[in-house]
Amino acid sequence: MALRRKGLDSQVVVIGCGISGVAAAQRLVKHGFRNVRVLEATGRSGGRIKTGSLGDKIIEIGANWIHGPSEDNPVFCLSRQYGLLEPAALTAENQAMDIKGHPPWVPGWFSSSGKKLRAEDTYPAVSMFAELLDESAEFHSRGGEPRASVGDFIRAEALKRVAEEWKDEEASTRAMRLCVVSNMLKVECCVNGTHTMDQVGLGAFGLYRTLPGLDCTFPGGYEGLIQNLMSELPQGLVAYRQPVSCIHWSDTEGDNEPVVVECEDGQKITADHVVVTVPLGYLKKHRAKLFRPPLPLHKLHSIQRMGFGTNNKIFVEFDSPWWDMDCEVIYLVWEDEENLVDQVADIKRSWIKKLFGFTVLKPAERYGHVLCGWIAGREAEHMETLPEQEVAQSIAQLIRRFTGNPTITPRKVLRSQWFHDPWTCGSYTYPARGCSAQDLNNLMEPLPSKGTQSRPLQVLFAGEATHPCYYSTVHGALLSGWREADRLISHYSSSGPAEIPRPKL
Ligand code: 6YU
Repeated sequence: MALRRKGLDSQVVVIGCGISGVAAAQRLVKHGFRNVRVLEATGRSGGRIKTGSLGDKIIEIGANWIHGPSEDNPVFCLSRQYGLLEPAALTAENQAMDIKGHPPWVPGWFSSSGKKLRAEDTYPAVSMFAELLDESAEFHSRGGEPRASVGDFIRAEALKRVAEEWKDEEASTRAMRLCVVSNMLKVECCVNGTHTMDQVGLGAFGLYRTLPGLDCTFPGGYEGLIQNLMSELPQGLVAYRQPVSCIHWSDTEGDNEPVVVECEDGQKITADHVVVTVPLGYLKKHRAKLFRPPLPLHKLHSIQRMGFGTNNKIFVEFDSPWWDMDCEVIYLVWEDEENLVDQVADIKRSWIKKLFGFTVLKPAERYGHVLCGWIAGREAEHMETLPEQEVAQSIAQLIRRFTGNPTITPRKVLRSQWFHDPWTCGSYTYPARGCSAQDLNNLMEPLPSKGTQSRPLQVLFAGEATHPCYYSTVHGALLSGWREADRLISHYSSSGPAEIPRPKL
């Protein structure tokens, strides 16, 4: 592709050094752009890809899995290229498995009276819930939504089907299955990163696309992907601890002034193009002061309309396992939740009821006996404010109650705090009630908007929230960074001598 010299000399500032910012910078540098800088608020690269440790064990504080590790997933392809994955994840069988976002994990079921539930007893509720989720995703292509939210739809349909299909069951069996549906709703709150499924738009739910492949993890940590990508960038390209406070662009016709990026320390950096990759949570909170002039109204409204919620993890280590050796996920079913609830009435007192259960970190030879608890929504945000010791106590009480074993004591506990992270303000994006594909288009639209006569492509937008169907994921974020780099590359490609080779992927 031929690029005009000015293109390669143009000053590009990328704001944020998460995977989308790294991907944008890497693509531009590979194409020969000479003046690319990344400004990152924190002291590290990776953003919501954040590998930490619990004692001597590697844990993921942020992104966990490659969702859909197969040939169309660039995160999978790059990780394979860098040698970051285990052989099992690379097999053709693994790549071909179409799990539609729901890994077939071996479950262990526990109830709040300390009983173990049999998988065959919970199965009717689990399969009905899976059907309802699939149906929820269909309204997008069918058009029209009978209810405003996924939560409303699932609740209404579940009650109808329970009355018809389980009418001959004993009342206690029916009640227990309804409690299982409440648990499944809480699982979905974590998957979607929302407070309640009542906030997830029914018509837009099906915008999200899954890729084939059984989700896999990184034995050496997800941050290995960032380190490998960073090693392809020139030293010193990223300025760390450099939060940006305001982007001064222009919507005035004929104005050819550069964009000015103002940093919190008062530094002003001029640029021909700025690629903004800050999370939607940050944009929602700071949208008014981050842009001068303010963003166009349609963009502002879409930032407000789209959902961005919290999903947190609580890692818990034990001396010995209290779950079955083959168990991969533990579900905790509250026996007083027949009324299909996914939110807690008294958050301060009962926030722990929102934790749907735990995934088991495997293999045990690597992780020992570590579980990862999952909690979404305002309950998760409240959990972040508590001392870690208090969180540990609540977890111990919970497990003792559900197992009926009063001696179980966690050895170590560590939780994530994504809502109070000032540069993220939550976990990831979901399509809220009333959202449509147009909102995602508006989020990714560069400034100035189409049809405006001022200098084009002053400010571009990448980041997971800007991907039309892979929002909320690492591959969505990566692809959005490449997309905006390509936008600049093709902007300058109309004439000129330089022949720039396209990088692989
Ligand atoms: C995935 C997974 N995963 C768990 C948890 C979380 C997320 N995701 P970044 O935030 O990375 O970078 C922005 C940078 O900008 C950052 O460094 C800031 O410091 C900086 N910044 C901010 N303000 C600034 C300023 N003013 N100046 C300068 N710099 C500034 N994704 O693929 N697999 O298992 C999970 C999970 C707890 C928190 C995840 C997962 C989401 C990804 O982590 C996330 O999308 C990307 O890392 C974002 O990269 P980025 O570059 O855009 O931003 C309908 C329907 C269903 C849809 N949902 C399906 C489920 C999929 C989600 N699954 C998630 C599950 C887990 C467990």
